[in-house]
Amino acid sequence: MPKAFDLVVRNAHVATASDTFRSDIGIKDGVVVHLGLSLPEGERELDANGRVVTPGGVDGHCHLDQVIPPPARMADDFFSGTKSAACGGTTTVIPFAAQQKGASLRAAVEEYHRRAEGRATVDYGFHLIVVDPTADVVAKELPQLIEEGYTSFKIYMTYDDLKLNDRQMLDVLAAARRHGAMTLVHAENSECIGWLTESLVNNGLTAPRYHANARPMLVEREATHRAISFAELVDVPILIVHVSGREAVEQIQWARNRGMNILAETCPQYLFLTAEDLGIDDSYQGAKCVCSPPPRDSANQSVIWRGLADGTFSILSSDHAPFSFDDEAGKHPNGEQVAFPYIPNGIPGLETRLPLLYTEGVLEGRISLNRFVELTATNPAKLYGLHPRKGTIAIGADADLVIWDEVERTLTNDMLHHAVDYTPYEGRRIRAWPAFTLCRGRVVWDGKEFTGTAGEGKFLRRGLPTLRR
Ligand code: DUC
Ligand code: ZN
Ligand code: ZN
Repeated sequence: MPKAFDLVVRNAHVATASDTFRSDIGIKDGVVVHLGLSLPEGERELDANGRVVTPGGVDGHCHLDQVIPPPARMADDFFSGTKSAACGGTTTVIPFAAQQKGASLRAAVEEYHRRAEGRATVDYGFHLIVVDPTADVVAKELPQLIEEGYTSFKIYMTYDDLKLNDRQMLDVLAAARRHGAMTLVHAENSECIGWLTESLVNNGLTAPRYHANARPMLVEREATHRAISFAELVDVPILIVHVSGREAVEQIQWARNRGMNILAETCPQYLFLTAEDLGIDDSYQGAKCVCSPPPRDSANQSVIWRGLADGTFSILSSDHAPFSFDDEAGKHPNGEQVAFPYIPNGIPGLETRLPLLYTEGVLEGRISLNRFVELTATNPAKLYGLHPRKGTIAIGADADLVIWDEVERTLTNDMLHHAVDYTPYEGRRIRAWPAFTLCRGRVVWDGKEFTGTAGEGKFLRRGLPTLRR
């Protein structure tokens, strides 16, 4: 007689965004089919041994194999990036299909499918990056692609090759409103950054640490306020991504106090790094932590922690943007130590996102275990049209699970599975790491080794966002 379950995860301390309970988890064909105690034996058994079991993480913001101007090239492709995700407990990723100026969104989508197909080890969707919102793109391509499951797009207010002007932003936001899609906004004022950068460079202040001086909180605050104003004009929800500190938080809270549906994301770098990690002298090591917006200071870290606890933030994503340090395609363009405006922006973090937040958030008592699940799995799944298939442990949901091991260790880059040659969190003590990660019922990480396979990750055609703030 075939057994009722392909796998039973036994004796789990299950945590969802709303509940915590003891249960066995019966899995059939990659789906959770039974929750209860004393389930009959499965074809395979995995004893969770009273450990915490959470839904697999959903990383709603990460960059994999994204086309960027040479000589820069991302270190992670869809294999190494998703392998790294799996080993850190993330079972769904939503990277970007980036439009090229003068080309269609469709061409971008086809290109990124080619990059992911046969390589991804966990399930994935794509946000669109809209850089050229022509009349055709806005009227025809966006609606068609939303219909096909690309229900979110990112727009930039800075970076010369990516940014939209105010009028273009309004056009994209209006399309999001018409079709129920979610717009992610990178909010930094481009002109202010350009003006500050020119003055710093003209004065010979070119070390990595001046990246933070070129992008003070004011430039994030102004752009956040402008994006919120546009959302109000168009009457559409938006998500402000990678919020770094107090001034942007104040704008978001101001908008919400006026009844607006403004959502906000933050990332581990704003909890665990400060501008000092970009260098306290002119050392080039600081290039490792060059990302935008830049990390702030400890007072701002506290503001971000508070925002995670009090509901200001709906999601915590990695913004994994992988560039190796000792690499001509990474932080040393063409093998050189370059002035800060030429350092590729971004830091790795797909694999460390969950263990860092579990350690410093849950185990240090800053957020509850349920809130951890909500921020890292349930809300991103809702926001990006994947819930309840993803982001929770429930009958009918994909069996994407993390069994946690609460043991103290020191984080080193050697432990990680990305293709980046450093982690900004080298040497940190962490007290949690996945003992097992399951993606649709398959063990993809067993606490020692990656056990997944390239190509087993499937493209997710996403529905419309179901999360309101
Ligand atoms: N900032 C972004 O907006 N994206 C990738 C990395 C970064 O630092
Ligand atoms: Zn961004
Ligand atoms: Zn990003």
